[in-house]
Amino acid sequence: MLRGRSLSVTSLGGLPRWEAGLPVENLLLFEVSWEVTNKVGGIYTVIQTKAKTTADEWGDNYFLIGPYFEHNMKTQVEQCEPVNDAVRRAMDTMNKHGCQVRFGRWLIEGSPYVVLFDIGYSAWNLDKWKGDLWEACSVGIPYHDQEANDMLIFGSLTAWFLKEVTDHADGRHVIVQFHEWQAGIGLILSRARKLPIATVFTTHATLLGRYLCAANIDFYNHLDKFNIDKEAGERQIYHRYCMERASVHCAHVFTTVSEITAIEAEHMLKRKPDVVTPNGLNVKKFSAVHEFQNLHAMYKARIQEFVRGHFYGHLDFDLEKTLFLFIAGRYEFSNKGADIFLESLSRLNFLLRMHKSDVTVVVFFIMPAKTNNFNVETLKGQAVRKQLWDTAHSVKEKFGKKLYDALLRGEIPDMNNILDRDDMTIMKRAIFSTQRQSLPPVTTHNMIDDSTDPILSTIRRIGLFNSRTDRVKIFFLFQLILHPEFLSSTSPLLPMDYEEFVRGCHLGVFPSYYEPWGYTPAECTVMGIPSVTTNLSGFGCFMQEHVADPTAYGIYIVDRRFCSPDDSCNQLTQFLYGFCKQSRRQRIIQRNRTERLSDLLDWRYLGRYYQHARHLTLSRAFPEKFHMEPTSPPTTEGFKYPRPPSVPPSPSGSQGSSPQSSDAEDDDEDERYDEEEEAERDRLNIKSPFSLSHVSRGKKKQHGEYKN
Ligand code: G6P
Ligand code: 1S3
Repeated sequence: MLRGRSLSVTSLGGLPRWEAGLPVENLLLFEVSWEVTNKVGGIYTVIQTKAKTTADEWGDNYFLIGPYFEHNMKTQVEQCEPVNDAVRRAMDTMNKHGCQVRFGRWLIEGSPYVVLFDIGYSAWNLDKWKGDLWEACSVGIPYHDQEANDMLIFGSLTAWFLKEVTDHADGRHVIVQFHEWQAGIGLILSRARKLPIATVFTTHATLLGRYLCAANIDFYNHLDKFNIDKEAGERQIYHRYCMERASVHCAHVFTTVSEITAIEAEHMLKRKPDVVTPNGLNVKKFSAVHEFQNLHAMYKARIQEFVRGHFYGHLDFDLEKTLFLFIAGRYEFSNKGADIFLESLSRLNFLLRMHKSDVTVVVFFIMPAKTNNFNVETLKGQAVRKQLWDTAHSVKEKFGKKLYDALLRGEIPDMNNILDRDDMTIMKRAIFSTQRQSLPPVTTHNMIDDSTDPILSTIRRIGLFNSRTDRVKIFFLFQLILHPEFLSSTSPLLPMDYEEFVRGCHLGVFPSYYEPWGYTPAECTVMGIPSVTTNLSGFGCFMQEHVADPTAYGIYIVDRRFCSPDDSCNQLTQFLYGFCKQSRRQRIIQRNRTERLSDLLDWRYLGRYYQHARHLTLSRAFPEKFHMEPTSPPTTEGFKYPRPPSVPPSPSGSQGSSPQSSDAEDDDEDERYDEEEEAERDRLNIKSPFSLSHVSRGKKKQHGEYKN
């Protein structure tokens, strides 16, 4: 418990609560990351979604530090002058000495201040700064590793800036949180120069962990067996690994995003994290409970349209009985589990065919890869669909007009003659245009490494080519590797942004082997879309810990830790097959339950782990001013969301309830089932301590006020 003057903590239903806040008016908080205003991967999501809660708490004393890129600045940042005197003076000094430091408000929720360094503009200092780093910690960076060289410039500018800020901080204490090895040099240099700052280093993955897992090594069962220096050297990342390890050991407080990565860090970086800070999201609740279900129906209809075009001429499956599955993320074939997903799809295809299921599964792979644009066949599909739509419309117009005229005359028209020969010709020509010589393509883009691409190679091996008999249809929405947005509302192919697309799907499948946290299933959860995750992902472990029957809530956790890859594949196949056997009503109920877990993932709740890390670092860096009583960090141990009361043990294993019921019946019963379940919850008085009802939603708190 931190007690620096006004600080104290109490526990609320197993959750810690800060009764009174840090005196933030006497503090400055900086967070440093390469992904500030610059989307590369998941860290961007952490910072961007957390900004609101942190800005609400810290107000004008909160700053993010990142790299300057012209495009990002133009599209995301509103330039302005710093009000804070220390920041303004630091910027002035640096700009006077040949740097280019920009300042503004990042146009995201919370609109935090950002300080952005132009790396290219300061590149002339590289050799000198290499010398400084060597002096500080004897780490050298090879000239050919451009990314590491950029990080050196970024880190040197950060340390310089922090020096200037602390020189003018006017008695205020400064906390700086550095994210990932890319930001680490700023931390190493600041500590070597003994700057009066309290530091936190957060790792979102370890370099060695990522590399070793990608090499298909049984990583988690051999954590204590690796000769890590040797492994780093053999993979030619020794200098990066040194930067990462030095950052970890220089920090007053070391944090990571999940328990599983905490164990990994202990072995790969030789320090146990002080605090685990699970990743949250900026959860928005709709005022109408069923709104997210309506959105699902709306966006599903858009995906159906796209599928109609893609499968023109082969549309011999019922779109109302078609399920949309997807995987998305960084293109790391085995780390993200694309390998076992494809294998399971092949097995699922076999099961669905063997059981003569009328369900079709359409699977999207949304991963960035090197392409040179959409392929012709994919574009043609959408053009053909549009043409059929236009034809149907023009014939409908004529038909409608003739029918109207006939009714005005008091006649029922002769339906056999209401369409003339021309109408028939137009329609026949439209149908002829849907003939195609080839199967619908499995990829939407022309791949540059087509013959060696791991996903395409696997498809060729398992033979899932979208043939008529396949019950599982695949296609890949590859993106240009330099294009960070996975989907975009301006795409000529599927004009939807990522969130809309997720809402329209039925199941996200993320069977990752290496996943320190895993935002993709978390995002699904807050949108009420079930997902598959694993017991090797931070998110999966977190859910396992806090939800009694995750499957019932639409969180399927594949065991990738304690069983063979083949057994994991079988388990995943069973999950997918069970999901396919659900009735519409069961899917709707499951989505309702999934969405209920969103409180658990809200920064308004998870943000307190970051608060704890900040308090801890203050107490370590400035022990004479801030004291923390020895007590355990915030914990949610002991609480689990109970099994939903009104359902059979597991939806996937409970198909007997109404597999034959029609979808029309299902729709009628949706709300009744929902109400029944709610009533049962109330009767049993199941209350979640994660509920945020005690948090003032939407109400901006006063700075310095921590009371919930
Ligand atoms: C939502 C809508 C329902 C619709 C259902 C389809 O719940 O509110 O009107 O019937 O989605 O669910 P499905 O799982 O078949 O896409
Ligand atoms: C990392 O990004 P990744 O996809 O390379 O950081 C993310 C944010 O903490 C995390 O969710 C993810 O698991 C890590 O792998």
